[in-house]
Amino acid sequence: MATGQLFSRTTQALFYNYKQLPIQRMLDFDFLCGRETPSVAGIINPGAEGFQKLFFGQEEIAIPVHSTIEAACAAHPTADVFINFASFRSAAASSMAALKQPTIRVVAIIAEGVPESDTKQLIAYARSNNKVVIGPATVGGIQAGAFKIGDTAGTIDNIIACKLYRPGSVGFVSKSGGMSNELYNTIARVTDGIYEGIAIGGDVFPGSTLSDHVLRFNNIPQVKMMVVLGELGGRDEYSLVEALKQGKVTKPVVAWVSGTCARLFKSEVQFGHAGAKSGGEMESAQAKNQALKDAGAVVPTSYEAFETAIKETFQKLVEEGKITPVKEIKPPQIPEDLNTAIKSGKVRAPTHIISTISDDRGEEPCYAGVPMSSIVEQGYGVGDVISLLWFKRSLPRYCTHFIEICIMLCADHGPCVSGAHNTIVTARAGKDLVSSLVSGLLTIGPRFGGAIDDAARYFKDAYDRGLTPYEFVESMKKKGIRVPGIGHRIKRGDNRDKRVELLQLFARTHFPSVKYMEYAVQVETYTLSKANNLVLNVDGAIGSLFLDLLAGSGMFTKPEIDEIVEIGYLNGLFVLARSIGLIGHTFDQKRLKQPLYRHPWEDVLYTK
Ligand code: Q5B
Repeated sequence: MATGQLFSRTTQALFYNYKQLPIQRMLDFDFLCGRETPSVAGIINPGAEGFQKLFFGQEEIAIPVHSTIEAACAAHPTADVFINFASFRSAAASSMAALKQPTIRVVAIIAEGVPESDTKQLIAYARSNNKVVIGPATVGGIQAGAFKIGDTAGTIDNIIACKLYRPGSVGFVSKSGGMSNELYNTIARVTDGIYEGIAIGGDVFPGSTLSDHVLRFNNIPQVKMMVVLGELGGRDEYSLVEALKQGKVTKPVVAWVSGTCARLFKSEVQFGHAGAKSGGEMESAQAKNQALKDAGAVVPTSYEAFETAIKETFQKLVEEGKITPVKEIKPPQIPEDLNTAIKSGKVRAPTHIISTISDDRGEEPCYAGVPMSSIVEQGYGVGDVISLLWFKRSLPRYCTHFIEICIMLCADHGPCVSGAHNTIVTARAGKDLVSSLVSGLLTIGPRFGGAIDDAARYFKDAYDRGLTPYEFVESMKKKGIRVPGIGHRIKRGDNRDKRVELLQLFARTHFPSVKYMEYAVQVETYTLSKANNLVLNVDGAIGSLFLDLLAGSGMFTKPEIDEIVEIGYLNGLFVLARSIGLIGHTFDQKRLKQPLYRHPWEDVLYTK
């Protein structure tokens, strides 16, 4: 690998698999470093295309999403780093596809558990094509003040504490990603900070090795000393030993191989990483520390002494005039995410929606405070659920039973009524269930099914004002308004609507008072004296009876009744009920495979 810089302040990456948090952390790091362009040029989300909104400082930006690696590389030819957040199952294939793209130079593989045979192929391909693989099983790496891979260095607070927003003089390479965070902190405390830090990953076969990066750091003029954190298992550290012995590393190296405690165990020990197991003597931490020391690295006597060794090496370089510690700068403040700020109690934000009927935030959803389990266990019916969600209270059983009867009786009235006709025509035009249903529902209005609210309004007003049926009907006639709830296309005085009779029978048996219904019946007696079709229809029956329910149940105050009538809840009963029938008509037409409907010419009067 050798040569020098992997990243710069203009490096851009393609991010494979949409992971909001690590991408946002990269962009926050960019902002902290004062980068002008976001370090993520594009996202590859197999099968999806479009944009993802993310923050770049205070601004929202839209990052393009591509469905394939090839498309992303073609769209962003200057993005030369591929950050692979694929699972261990697909990481190898996607990494190989990325390596094969001429525009990609560095591939970082985050997944742990990539098959070793696959990793070996990636390494072989990368080496022969002069490309760099970081990982698998890595958190990534960082060039301070310039570019960061994914979650490297953790939170913004940690990045600021470790001064990673500006370059220092230390090149750092570690096997462990977790320990690299620890060392970023240590190095920031005792030196002028990190120039570049890489976690090569804990697998047996890392895509690039400790020595690969040390040799590379050796070629970067800004890097004045190197810190290496190895671990027991494998022989990677020996290639660094060789490089040191051969004089290929000319800058001071402070190194420690962790895992010296493995000797305390009687049998072979496997630590957190796949590669971190005590094998033969050569692979022990002690042997590798000794070999590094013999080759000229500064190796402390324990991990605790690592910090002092780094500090002394750095101070020596300062005294020798080889390092002029960088000047401190104050990084900009990253705007805090609203959710985080709210959680910590720092800010408050007004809500945009107010809701009082249901709540799904707890262990189980509640309707008007009644948990789902009670609804099921206590045998609630649809009428009870409607009373909770529409009226925000549990109504007596006779009321909820009445609601259920209304729904059952209004569920359908054959295929010839306006709503069903529209639904049938729509279904036969090949439209889906929702379109067919909605096309039927849209016919519900003042003439068809949607006269319940107006019936309630007018009957209530007339009754409460003490108008006789004659005065009421004639005053409506004067105003040119048809009495809502009166009249039907097929029902007549001698062919009454059975639904109306059933509702009246139920109410007379169960309601404490039916004064509004009796008033409607008197109105009907008068209108029938004018014309045989002016019967009390199903809308008028429900409208008047609901007034009796509201007034007689004792569950509503007068202002509440006025509000219900004024807002107009009752057409909802017809809409809800008739949806059942309209859905049935849709299925019926589809089941019967009915063709496109065309109205016959003979049934149209063509005239000028
Ligand atoms: N006349 C329902 O009319 C209908 C009058 C009236 C005074 C009235 C009509 C009306 C009020 C709205 C209403 C709900 C349009 C109906 C429903 C659900 C359904 C449907 C289904 C189901 C029917 C003839 C003469 C004219 C009119 C006069 C009519 N209604 N006068 N007050 N209310 N009602 N809608 O038969 O002198 O000749 O000019 O608007 O309550 O939708 O099964 O189909 O379950 O699906 O077309 O039951 O009554 O009568 O318009 O030819 O009028 O009677 O002024 O007098 P028709 P028209 P004139 S339930």
